[in-house]
Amino acid sequence: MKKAELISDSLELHTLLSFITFVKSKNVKITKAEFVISNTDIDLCPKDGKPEYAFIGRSNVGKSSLINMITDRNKLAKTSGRPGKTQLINHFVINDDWYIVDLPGYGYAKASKTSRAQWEKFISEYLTKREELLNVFVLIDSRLEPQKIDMEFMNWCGEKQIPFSMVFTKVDKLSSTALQKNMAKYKKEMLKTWAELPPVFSSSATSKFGKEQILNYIEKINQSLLGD
Ligand SMILES: Nc1nc2c(ncn2[C@@H]2O[C@H](COP(=O)(O)OP(=O)(O)O)[C@@H](O)[C@H]2O)c(=O)[nH]1
Ligand SMILES: [Mg+2]
Repeated sequence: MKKAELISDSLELHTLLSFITFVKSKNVKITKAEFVISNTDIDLCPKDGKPEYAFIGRSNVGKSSLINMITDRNKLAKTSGRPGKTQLINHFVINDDWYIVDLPGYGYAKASKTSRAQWEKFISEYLTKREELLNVFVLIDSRLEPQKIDMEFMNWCGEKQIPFSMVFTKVDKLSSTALQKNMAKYKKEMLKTWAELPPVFSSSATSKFGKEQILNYIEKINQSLLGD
Protein backbone atom coordinates (compact mmCIF):
# COMPACT_ATOMS: atom_id res chain seq x y z
CA MET A 1 0.00 0.00 0.00
CA LYS A 2 1.25 3.45 -0.88
CA LYS A 3 2.00 5.95 1.84
CA ALA A 4 -0.71 8.37 0.68
CA GLU A 5 -3.35 5.70 1.06
CA LEU A 6 -2.18 4.85 4.55
CA ILE A 7 -2.52 8.46 5.56
CA SER A 8 -5.97 8.71 4.08
CA ASP A 9 -6.98 5.46 5.80
CA SER A 10 -5.81 6.73 9.15
CA LEU A 11 -7.59 10.00 8.52
CA GLU A 12 -10.79 8.09 7.86
CA LEU A 13 -10.29 6.11 11.03
CA HIS A 14 -9.67 9.31 12.92
CA THR A 15 -12.87 10.85 11.53
CA LEU A 16 -14.80 7.70 12.41
CA LEU A 17 -13.45 7.71 15.95
CA SER A 18 -14.26 11.38 16.44
CA PHE A 19 -17.73 10.67 15.13
CA ILE A 20 -18.20 7.80 17.58
CA THR A 21 -16.92 9.95 20.44
CA PHE A 22 -19.27 12.71 19.34
CA VAL A 23 -22.29 10.39 19.25
CA LYS A 24 -21.30 8.82 22.56
CA SER A 25 -20.90 12.15 24.28
CA LYS A 26 -24.27 13.23 22.91
CA ASN A 27 -25.89 10.72 25.20
CA VAL A 28 -24.33 11.32 28.58
CA LYS A 29 -26.29 8.89 30.70
CA ILE A 30 -26.98 9.71 34.31
CA THR A 31 -27.40 6.32 35.90
CA LYS A 32 -27.07 7.48 39.47
CA ALA A 33 -27.70 10.80 41.20
CA GLU A 34 -27.61 11.02 44.98
CA PHE A 35 -27.71 13.75 47.57
CA VAL A 36 -24.51 13.74 49.66
CA ILE A 37 -24.34 16.65 52.09
CA SER A 38 -25.54 20.19 52.78
CA ASN A 39 -23.50 22.71 54.71
CA THR A 40 -22.19 26.24 54.92
CA ASP A 41 -18.63 25.20 55.61
CA ILE A 42 -16.10 24.49 52.88
CA ASP A 43 -14.19 22.22 55.28
CA LEU A 44 -17.20 19.92 55.45
CA CYS A 45 -17.57 19.53 51.67
CA PRO A 46 -16.64 16.09 50.22
CA LYS A 47 -12.91 15.43 50.28
CA ASP A 48 -12.57 12.72 47.62
CA GLY A 49 -11.33 15.13 44.96
CA LYS A 50 -14.02 14.36 42.37
CA PRO A 51 -14.61 17.20 39.91
CA GLU A 52 -17.53 19.46 40.70
CA TYR A 53 -19.82 21.84 38.86
CA ALA A 54 -21.76 24.49 40.75
CA PHE A 55 -25.03 26.18 39.85
CA ILE A 56 -25.73 29.67 41.06
CA GLY A 57 -27.97 32.63 40.29
CA ARG A 58 -30.69 34.83 41.69
CA SER A 59 -33.31 33.20 43.85
CA ASN A 60 -36.08 31.73 41.72
CA VAL A 61 -34.00 31.77 38.52
CA GLY A 62 -34.57 28.01 38.17
CA LYS A 63 -31.44 26.41 39.66
CA SER A 64 -33.13 23.49 41.35
CA SER A 65 -35.37 22.90 38.33
CA LEU A 66 -32.35 22.89 36.01
CA ILE A 67 -30.47 20.42 38.21
CA ASN A 68 -33.50 18.13 38.27
CA MET A 69 -33.90 18.51 34.51
CA ILE A 70 -30.32 17.63 33.55
CA THR A 71 -30.26 14.66 35.94
CA ASP A 72 -33.73 13.43 34.94
CA ARG A 73 -34.75 13.39 38.60
CA ASN A 74 -37.89 15.20 39.70
CA LYS A 75 -36.93 15.74 43.28
CA LEU A 76 -33.15 15.68 43.48
CA ALA A 77 -32.84 19.38 44.21
CA LYS A 78 -35.79 20.93 45.94
CA THR A 79 -37.79 23.37 43.87
CA SER A 80 -40.11 25.93 45.32
CA GLY A 81 -42.03 29.01 44.36
CA ARG A 82 -40.80 30.59 47.58
CA PRO A 83 -37.43 32.27 47.00
CA GLY A 84 -34.58 32.50 49.46
CA LYS A 85 -35.24 29.19 51.17
CA THR A 86 -32.18 27.10 50.41
CA GLN A 87 -29.22 28.67 52.16
CA LEU A 88 -26.76 25.82 51.94
CA ILE A 89 -24.07 24.37 49.70
CA ASN A 90 -25.72 21.17 48.47
CA HIS A 91 -23.59 18.36 47.00
CA PHE A 92 -25.05 15.67 44.74
CA VAL A 93 -22.84 12.87 43.41
CA ILE A 94 -23.47 11.86 39.80
CA ASN A 95 -22.62 8.37 38.49
CA ASP A 96 -20.28 8.04 41.53
CA ASP A 97 -17.97 10.18 39.46
CA TRP A 98 -18.55 13.94 39.77
CA TYR A 99 -20.56 16.43 41.79
CA ILE A 100 -23.33 18.85 41.05
CA VAL A 101 -23.42 21.63 43.62
CA ASP A 102 -26.61 23.61 44.19
CA LEU A 103 -25.66 26.94 45.75
CA PRO A 104 -27.95 29.35 47.56
CA GLY A 105 -29.43 32.08 45.41
CA TYR A 106 -28.20 35.63 45.59
CA GLY A 107 -30.15 38.86 45.47
CA TYR A 108 -33.16 37.88 47.52
CA ALA A 109 -34.73 41.25 48.26
CA LYS A 110 -36.16 40.27 51.62
CA ALA A 111 -32.94 38.77 53.01
CA SER A 112 -31.58 40.67 55.98
CA LYS A 113 -28.22 42.43 55.85
CA THR A 114 -26.76 39.87 58.23
CA SER A 115 -27.88 36.88 56.18
CA ARG A 116 -26.63 38.57 53.02
CA ALA A 117 -23.22 39.14 54.61
CA GLN A 118 -23.12 35.50 55.73
CA TRP A 119 -24.03 34.40 52.21
CA GLU A 120 -21.21 36.46 50.79
CA LYS A 121 -18.71 35.07 53.22
CA PHE A 122 -19.25 31.36 52.81
CA ILE A 123 -20.10 31.46 49.12
CA SER A 124 -17.10 33.55 48.22
CA GLU A 125 -14.96 31.25 50.34
CA TYR A 126 -16.39 28.20 48.58
CA LEU A 127 -16.00 29.73 45.10
CA THR A 128 -12.48 31.03 45.59
CA LYS A 129 -10.99 28.15 47.61
CA ARG A 130 -12.67 24.98 46.41
CA GLU A 131 -10.05 23.35 44.20
CA GLU A 132 -12.41 20.66 42.89
CA LEU A 133 -14.71 23.31 41.43
CA LEU A 134 -14.20 23.24 37.65
CA ASN A 135 -17.04 25.40 36.45
CA VAL A 136 -19.75 27.62 37.84
CA PHE A 137 -22.94 27.74 35.80
CA VAL A 138 -24.32 31.23 36.36
CA LEU A 139 -28.05 31.06 35.73
CA ILE A 140 -29.74 34.06 34.22
CA ASP A 141 -33.46 34.59 33.70
CA SER A 142 -33.75 34.83 29.92
CA ARG A 143 -36.82 37.08 30.19
CA LEU A 144 -34.93 39.93 31.80
CA GLU A 145 -32.60 42.61 30.47
CA PRO A 146 -29.10 42.57 31.97
CA GLN A 147 -29.42 42.70 35.74
CA LYS A 148 -26.91 44.60 37.85
CA ILE A 149 -26.53 41.81 40.37
CA ASP A 150 -25.80 39.17 37.68
CA MET A 151 -23.28 41.44 36.00
CA GLU A 152 -21.60 42.17 39.32
CA PHE A 153 -21.41 38.49 40.18
CA MET A 154 -19.93 37.52 36.79
CA ASN A 155 -17.46 40.38 36.93
CA TRP A 156 -16.41 39.22 40.37
CA CYS A 157 -15.92 35.63 39.05
CA GLY A 158 -13.81 37.06 36.24
CA GLU A 159 -11.65 39.05 38.64
CA LYS A 160 -11.16 36.01 40.86
CA GLN A 161 -10.46 33.84 37.81
CA ILE A 162 -13.26 31.46 38.68
CA PRO A 163 -14.25 29.61 35.48
CA PHE A 164 -17.92 30.19 34.72
CA SER A 165 -20.52 29.78 32.00
CA MET A 166 -23.82 31.56 31.47
CA VAL A 167 -27.09 29.63 31.33
CA PHE A 168 -30.19 31.50 30.18
CA THR A 169 -33.10 29.77 31.91
CA LYS A 170 -36.85 29.49 31.29
CA VAL A 171 -36.52 29.96 27.53
CA ASP A 172 -39.96 28.38 27.10
CA LYS A 173 -41.40 31.58 28.53
CA LEU A 174 -40.43 33.89 25.68
CA SER A 175 -40.20 33.99 21.89
CA SER A 176 -36.91 33.13 20.25
CA THR A 177 -36.62 36.72 18.98
CA ALA A 178 -36.99 38.09 22.50
CA LEU A 179 -34.49 35.50 23.73
CA GLN A 180 -31.91 36.43 21.10
CA LYS A 181 -32.39 40.09 21.96
CA ASN A 182 -31.85 39.60 25.71
CA MET A 183 -28.87 37.31 25.15
CA ALA A 184 -27.32 39.88 22.80
CA LYS A 185 -27.77 42.60 25.42
CA TYR A 186 -26.03 40.49 28.06
CA LYS A 187 -23.18 39.66 25.70
CA LYS A 188 -22.76 43.34 24.83
CA GLU A 189 -22.73 44.24 28.53
CA MET A 190 -20.12 41.51 29.25
CA LEU A 191 -17.90 42.66 26.41
CA LYS A 192 -17.70 46.11 27.98
CA THR A 193 -15.51 44.56 30.69
CA TRP A 194 -14.09 41.38 29.19
CA ALA A 195 -12.33 40.62 25.93
CA GLU A 196 -14.00 37.25 25.57
CA LEU A 197 -17.36 35.79 26.41
CA PRO A 198 -17.70 32.72 28.61
CA PRO A 199 -19.52 29.67 27.19
CA VAL A 200 -23.23 30.47 26.86
CA PHE A 201 -26.08 27.96 27.20
CA SER A 202 -29.84 28.29 27.20
CA SER A 203 -32.30 25.98 28.91
CA SER A 204 -35.86 25.14 29.75
CA ALA A 205 -36.74 22.88 32.64
CA THR A 206 -40.18 22.28 31.16
CA SER A 207 -39.13 21.28 27.63
CA LYS A 208 -35.72 19.91 28.69
CA PHE A 209 -34.08 22.14 26.10
CA GLY A 210 -30.35 22.56 26.71
CA LYS A 211 -29.89 19.33 28.64
CA GLU A 212 -27.48 17.67 26.18
CA GLN A 213 -25.38 20.79 25.66
CA ILE A 214 -24.84 21.28 29.38
CA LEU A 215 -24.13 17.60 30.07
CA ASN A 216 -21.79 17.35 27.08
CA TYR A 217 -19.88 20.37 28.31
CA ILE A 218 -19.44 18.76 31.74
CA GLU A 219 -18.51 15.46 30.11
CA LYS A 220 -15.93 17.17 27.93
CA ILE A 221 -14.23 18.68 30.99
CA ASN A 222 -14.39 15.35 32.88
CA GLN A 223 -12.86 13.56 29.87
CA SER A 224 -10.11 16.14 29.58
CA LEU A 225 -9.08 15.35 33.17
CA LEU A 226 -8.54 11.70 32.24
CA GLY A 227 -5.97 12.76 29.67
CA ASP A 228 -3.84 14.57 32.26
N1 LIG B 1 -41.74 27.75 32.66
C1 LIG B 1 -40.65 27.46 33.36
N2 LIG B 1 -40.66 27.57 34.71
C2 LIG B 1 -39.52 27.29 35.40
C3 LIG B 1 -38.34 26.86 34.73
N3 LIG B 1 -37.36 26.67 35.67
C4 LIG B 1 -37.95 26.95 36.86
N4 LIG B 1 -39.23 27.32 36.72
C5 LIG B 1 -40.16 27.72 37.80
O1 LIG B 1 -39.59 28.83 38.50
C6 LIG B 1 -39.77 28.70 39.91
C7 LIG B 1 -38.42 28.69 40.65
O2 LIG B 1 -37.70 27.54 40.27
P1 LIG B 1 -36.57 26.90 41.21
O3 LIG B 1 -35.96 25.80 40.42
O4 LIG B 1 -37.14 26.55 42.55
O5 LIG B 1 -35.59 28.13 41.35
P2 LIG B 1 -34.31 28.34 42.31
O6 LIG B 1 -34.79 29.19 43.43
O7 LIG B 1 -33.34 29.07 41.46
O8 LIG B 1 -33.83 26.99 42.72
C8 LIG B 1 -40.57 27.42 40.11
O9 LIG B 1 -41.93 27.76 40.21
C9 LIG B 1 -40.30 26.63 38.83
O10 LIG B 1 -41.36 25.75 38.53
C10 LIG B 1 -38.35 26.75 33.29
O11 LIG B 1 -37.37 26.41 32.61
N5 LIG B 1 -39.53 27.05 32.68
MG1 LIG C 1 -33.47 26.17 44.62
